[in-house]
Amino acid sequence: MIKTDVIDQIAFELYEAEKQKKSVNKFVDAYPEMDEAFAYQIQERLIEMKCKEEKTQRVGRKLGLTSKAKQVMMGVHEPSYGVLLENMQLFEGERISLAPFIHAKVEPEIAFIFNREVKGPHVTVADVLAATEYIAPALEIIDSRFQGFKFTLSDAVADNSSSSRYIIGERFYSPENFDLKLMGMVFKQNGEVVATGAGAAVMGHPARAIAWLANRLYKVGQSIQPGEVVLSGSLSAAIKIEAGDHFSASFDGIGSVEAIFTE
Ligand code: OOG
Ligand code: MG
Repeated sequence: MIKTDVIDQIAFELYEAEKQKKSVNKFVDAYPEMDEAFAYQIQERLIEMKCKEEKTQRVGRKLGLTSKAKQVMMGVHEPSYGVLLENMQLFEGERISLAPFIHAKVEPEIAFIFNREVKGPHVTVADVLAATEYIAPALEIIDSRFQGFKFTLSDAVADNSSSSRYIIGERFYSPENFDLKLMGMVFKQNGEVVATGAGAAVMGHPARAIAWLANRLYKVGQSIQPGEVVLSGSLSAAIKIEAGDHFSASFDGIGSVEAIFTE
């Protein structure tokens, strides 16, 4: 097969896996040529397909695998990124049905909302903070399209970094009054603490993950746009969601975000 056919084929299989709720085997075994750069081309194709078929649009980005906990959990050593679409956003207070998911997990994250472009190749933590209009607590629902949540970094990249849905808390704060690396976080499932962490869990500083993203996007001629939201990556390991679960992530000084799941 020629390269564009492989890109179309894998993007289509991932698209169908999500729609049919049927996980697939990781692709790197069948397509050894699928390196990271190739995987980002597949992701781009998948996003185009979703925008067209689901009549939605891009609203931001997500970082994945930015914390040691997540890298150890998934056996990789580098972060990844994905695209957030408008129809992935859910809102606090609504009961979230697990019906659309294959094997969803939830992660506590800090969301950044930008009012300026953030463009590589030399973006620093200070540049990211200067371009940030607001930060807010967030929960990301991830749902890998791969069997058993097992994949290589390239597989996950092709699969839009396992993204599925996200919820942003309803209060927004300017980042200037906070030291994000020291910002504490308590993650609870049904009232019990399942993880604790601090912003530094994400690459030493959540804004460093975003600087990495901007510098990485530069290589493909892209940047973070004004108005976009970026999820900076989970502060802890992801937790499997069961029907009836109630999750909350509370962050020092910026409040909390909650989600309730049903069958
Ligand atoms: C990849 C996505 C991880 C995060 O915040 O680390 C991610 C995965 O583990 O499935 O979203
Ligand atoms: Mg995440």
